[in-house]
Amino acid sequence: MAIDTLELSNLDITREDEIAVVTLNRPAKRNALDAETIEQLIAFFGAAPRSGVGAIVLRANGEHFCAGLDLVEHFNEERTAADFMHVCLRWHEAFNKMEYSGVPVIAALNGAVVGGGLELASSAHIRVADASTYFALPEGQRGLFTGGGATIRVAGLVGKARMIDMMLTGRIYRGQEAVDVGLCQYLVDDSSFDKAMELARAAVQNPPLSNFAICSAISHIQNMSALDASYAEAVVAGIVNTQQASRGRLEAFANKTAARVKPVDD
Ligand code: 1HE
Repeated sequence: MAIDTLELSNLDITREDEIAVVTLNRPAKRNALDAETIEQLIAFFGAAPRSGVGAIVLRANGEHFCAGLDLVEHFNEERTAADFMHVCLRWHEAFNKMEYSGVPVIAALNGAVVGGGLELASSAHIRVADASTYFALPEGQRGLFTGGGATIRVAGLVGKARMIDMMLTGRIYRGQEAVDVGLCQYLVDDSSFDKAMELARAAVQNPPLSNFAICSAISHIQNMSALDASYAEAVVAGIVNTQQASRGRLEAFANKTAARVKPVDD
């Protein structure tokens, strides 16, 4: 499936070797997520795992990564409860495709990562923030509630107490504090995109089947009982750890020609 030929007006797709770069491209609206953008995310993330892509970097045009739900569209549509339930189900379709796809998704963040924008970012496997990045869940202040998976993914990252505080008080996290509470794994002074690309280039060195397991099995297994989880882990490891692609790497270790696992300055 060719992702380069998808016609996606609100997303810009480029390729650098095995890495696809997806750029949210509605900067005039601070990349707010309208219904059309969600459909385009579903189209892209639905096709990407079968397109030969080894990793995906998700970034945004403009000064803000994503302002969350398109509040103006939501206001104008005067949606019923059933309408909005279906909106949320489409968000879940998009974000589940990201998290469970088996293809590493690395989010390069800047500016506002708020509301549904944080739900989008939290569906990536790695988040990189820059000095301008800030995180918030302003749903409470807007008279809304999260509907794009924050109760699962943001609570999973920061814990329910911090999520409840963010929603009740509008608390904003940024900088080192955002790293410390788990909202992002990297904080850079310069370009979050450059760092995300560096991480993507490292990830694509792994065999695709290993990355598939890392970027789908861990998420699935988190949803299971300990008994089922340990069984599923054994099944996945049975497949991945006997793959042909690991033979040369194991042989290099046995021959003492493979790199050892040590900090670089040692
Ligand atoms: C928008 C949106 C939006 C901007 N929906 N149009 N999210 C929020 O509560 C965050 C709302 N946005 C903001 O607080 C600010 O826009 C920002 C901090 C992100 C950026 O501020 P700034 O000063 O750069 O931009 P601006 O002047 O506020 O907005 C520029 C334009 O973007 C303007 O449109 P214009 O046509 O008048 O130029 C804004 O209307 C538009 N814009 N944000 C629609 N969110 C599944 S449930 C999820 C629930 C949620 O996500 S709730 C959180 C919603």
